[in-house]
Amino acid sequence: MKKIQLIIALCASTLMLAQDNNTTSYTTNRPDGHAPISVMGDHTHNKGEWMVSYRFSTTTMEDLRRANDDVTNESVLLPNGGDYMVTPTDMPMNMHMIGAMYAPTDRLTLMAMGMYMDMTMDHLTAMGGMFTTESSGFGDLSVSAMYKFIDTDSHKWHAQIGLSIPTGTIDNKDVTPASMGNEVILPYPMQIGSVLMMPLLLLLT
Ligand SMILES: [Cu+2]
Repeated sequence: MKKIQLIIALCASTLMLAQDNNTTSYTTNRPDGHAPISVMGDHTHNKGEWMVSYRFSTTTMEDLRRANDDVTNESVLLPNGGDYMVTPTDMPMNMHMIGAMYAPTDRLTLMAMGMYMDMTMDHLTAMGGMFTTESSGFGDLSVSAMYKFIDTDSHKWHAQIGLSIPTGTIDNKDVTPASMGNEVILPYPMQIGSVLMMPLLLLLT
């Protein structure tokens, strides 16, 4: 599937309770002191600083590929010599992310991030019908700590360690043509959370 992603970077409403007026070094108080909006854990904070962020991103997946070739949706269906009774045609997804950061010391920054997602998947059936399934809910919660090793005007090194906690919804249901009007558990791509507790480890320079 081809993935089209648009990240609307209006967000990042930044709440700084501590101010640093030194504009000659790269601090998070400068617009260019941040990595692109979708890069998480790119910066640390100074002691006592809080930051709250909201990020919205929308992604649409569409079209099919088999090996290196683009193929049509119809060609993968049984009546046309394909293998499937149903094929997805497109899948728009919206993601809202809320993040909070706090630095109890100059070297240590704590971060928590949660998200809410809604997505739909449009389908084409072997009989030529179309249907749509929808799901929405909260995703997994991530908590992490960043430790700053080096912070000079020209060099910054910090490491991030954390956990992704499987708090997201994994039982989203909807009606499909095969479910005879009942709501059934949707397949994996339409679920939002995971079942795994995942470690996060990152070293940034
Ligand atoms: Cu921050």
